[in-house]
Amino acid sequence: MNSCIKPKHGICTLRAALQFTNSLPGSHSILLDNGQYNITLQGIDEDMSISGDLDVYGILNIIGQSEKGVIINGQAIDRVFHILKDGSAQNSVLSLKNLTVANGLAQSNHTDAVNHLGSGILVAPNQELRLENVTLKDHSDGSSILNQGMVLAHGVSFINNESNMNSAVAAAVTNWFDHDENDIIDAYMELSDCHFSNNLSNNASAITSSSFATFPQIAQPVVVKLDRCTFTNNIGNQPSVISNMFNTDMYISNTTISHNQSNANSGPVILNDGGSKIKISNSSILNNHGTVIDVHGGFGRIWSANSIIESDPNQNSALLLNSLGGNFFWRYSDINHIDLQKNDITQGDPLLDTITQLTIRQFAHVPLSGSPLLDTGVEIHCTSHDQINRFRPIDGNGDSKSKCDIGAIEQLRDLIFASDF
Ligand SMILES: [Ca+2]
Ligand SMILES: [Ca+2]
Ligand SMILES: [Ca+2]
Repeated sequence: MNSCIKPKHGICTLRAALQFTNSLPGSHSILLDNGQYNITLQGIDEDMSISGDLDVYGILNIIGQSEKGVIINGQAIDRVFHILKDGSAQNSVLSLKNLTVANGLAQSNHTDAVNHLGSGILVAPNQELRLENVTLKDHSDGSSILNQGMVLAHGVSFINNESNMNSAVAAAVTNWFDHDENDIIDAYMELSDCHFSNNLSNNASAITSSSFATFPQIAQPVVVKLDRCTFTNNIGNQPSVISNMFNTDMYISNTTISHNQSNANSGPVILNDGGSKIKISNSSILNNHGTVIDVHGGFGRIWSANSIIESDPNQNSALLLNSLGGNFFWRYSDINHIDLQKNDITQGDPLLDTITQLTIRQFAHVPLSGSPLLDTGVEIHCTSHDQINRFRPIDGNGDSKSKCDIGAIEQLRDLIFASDF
């Protein structure tokens, strides 16, 4: 075994280990003890891991000792990781586990669309990124992840990332289809147990997903799946949290979107446009500044089931939404264009607690006893688990019948908090 496989105390750098694994066929792992791993060599637009960003070819696992203890720091010299196509027939796969990627700044002398983007990690078309217990934080300009391939993340936090660019780029995650017909994997993303807080952008703070296609649409839509996620204390522009543009399909389930701000007067929380579709299931979207959902010009479609959706009474709520039933439309008189379905509630107060941390990544508004959310969801659209991964449905009102609740959290009569955070 080469000693570079386990870099420690300056004996061998992470860059040297990565150059070594890049040179070998097959799958390899690099194990990192707790500590700071800094990018120190200047050199932008370089793709052999010799300078600037760490360029990854082939199948590589980087496994840290702990998510908080292992920091791979771009030091604002360049982006941190770049996943590129190998010379072999196989696509490259970078798996990161139990570590933090911080403080990247993508830079480029090129004028093409992506070289100056993806400050934390840039995933080229057909290539793959897997994350498990990973934090991406303090990245500037150009998104902490820019994905043109595939991202599969289970346990991921996006904290304090910033983008001031005047393009359709989110501070945390940007998902872009690039229109090369030869690509097999193109801008596909699944995030579960994810957390977005304190991200700041001129565009969406958390996620922008786009195919950049105008009508007629591309053959297969761009897909983003979000399950068990928290979006809180983010500040964006138009929209404040999520932008879903041009034939992008998005699925949002068991998710809380609360206390986010728009720095534009009328910025919505979620913008859906250009033939895109969003399905919202068992989620809670409330306490945000700005309109709840804006279907810009009516070209997109949004469906919602078993979810709490609050309108901001201080903003124009141009909400065009297709109910699948079981929703609590809070301040309904301020919302336009909903065809109400079975079990939709439009009156009263949902009786929710203030936002509370329930697990490492998940924050939610827990229903108080007597809440009209308890056991009033529509069974056919009930998800199989809630935001903190407990099975649904649970009997919430003590009548010995287990029925689905409205919102991200399935309430027990006495919620037992997850203990290990
Ligand atoms: Ca590079
Ligand atoms: Ca490089
Ligand atoms: Ca229930």
